Amino acid sequence: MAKSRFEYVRTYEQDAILLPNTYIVIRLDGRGFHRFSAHYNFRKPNDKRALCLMNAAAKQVMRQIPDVEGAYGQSDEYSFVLSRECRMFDRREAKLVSTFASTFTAQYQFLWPEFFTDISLDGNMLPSFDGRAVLYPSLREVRDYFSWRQADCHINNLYNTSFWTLVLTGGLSEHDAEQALMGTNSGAKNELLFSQFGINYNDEEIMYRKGTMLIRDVGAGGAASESTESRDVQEWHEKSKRQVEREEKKRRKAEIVELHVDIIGDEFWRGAGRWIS
Ligand code: DGT
Ligand code: MG
Ligand code: MG
Ligand code: MG
Ligand code: MG
Repeated sequence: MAKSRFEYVRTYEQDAILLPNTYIVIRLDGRGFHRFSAHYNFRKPNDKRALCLMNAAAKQVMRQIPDVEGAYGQSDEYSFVLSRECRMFDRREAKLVSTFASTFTAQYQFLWPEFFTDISLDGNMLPSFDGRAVLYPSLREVRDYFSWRQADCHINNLYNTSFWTLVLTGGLSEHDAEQALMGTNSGAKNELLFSQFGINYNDEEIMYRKGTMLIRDVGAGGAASESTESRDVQEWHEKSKRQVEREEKKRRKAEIVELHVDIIGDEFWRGAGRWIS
């Protein structure tokens, strides 16, 4: 087909290609959810409907994108880890990030009525999510990444639980609650909740305290047949298309399991998390 004289503008396009043989973590975060959550009267400090909607949208993303090995979500964010072998879009960053953000956003809007049965979305206040991709060279950093997000979940949730208990149960103004919590460490917050309100923080709903981990239950043999250590760089480049496709098929068929557990310690990574490889 003849090319138009405008074709040359294409040469201005630049693709950032994500490094081969590295884990890709794509984190999505709700845009302006401080306002969004206020607009739809999300319950404080946690709205179960909103968190379950996030989980449902993330599961759909995992169903549609088999390269995702696992995902972790809390508050208005979700992180997806892609296998090191991922060749989706030839690892073009813009394609990957924009596809994750738009797929997740579409699912979030589509599934909204299932969770917010009596509140419809308002065209002037629709949810949207930004996205970024981060590369990690080994499973160690991937683990530490997830630990970082879970620690963030814990710190924020302990603060928010204390803050809203002081306001909603204790009758303090938001300003006074903020003052009361200023400079307190986590021990002091636990103590405040227990001594003033009889709340044992550890009895609070586990999804609120730990966030949600989604993994594929690929069963015996697993998608990852060899340990990370045994796979050298050469192998990464030579892994046959058939082998990659076989593993993808396995992931596609696997059940997605939702867990609310500690992912900082070793136990998760020896058990369910071992399939993230
Ligand atoms: P951004 O991400 O820079 O566009 O701005 P925001 O406003 O989304 O800020 P971010 O992501 O740091 O904080 C998430 C906000 O979402 C935060 O204000 C609390 C709110 N949020 C998330 N989950 C819940 C919930 O379950 N209940 C309530 N009431 N608010 C929530
Ligand atoms: Mg933010
Ligand atoms: Mg946000
Ligand atoms: Mg956020
Ligand atoms: Mg096109």
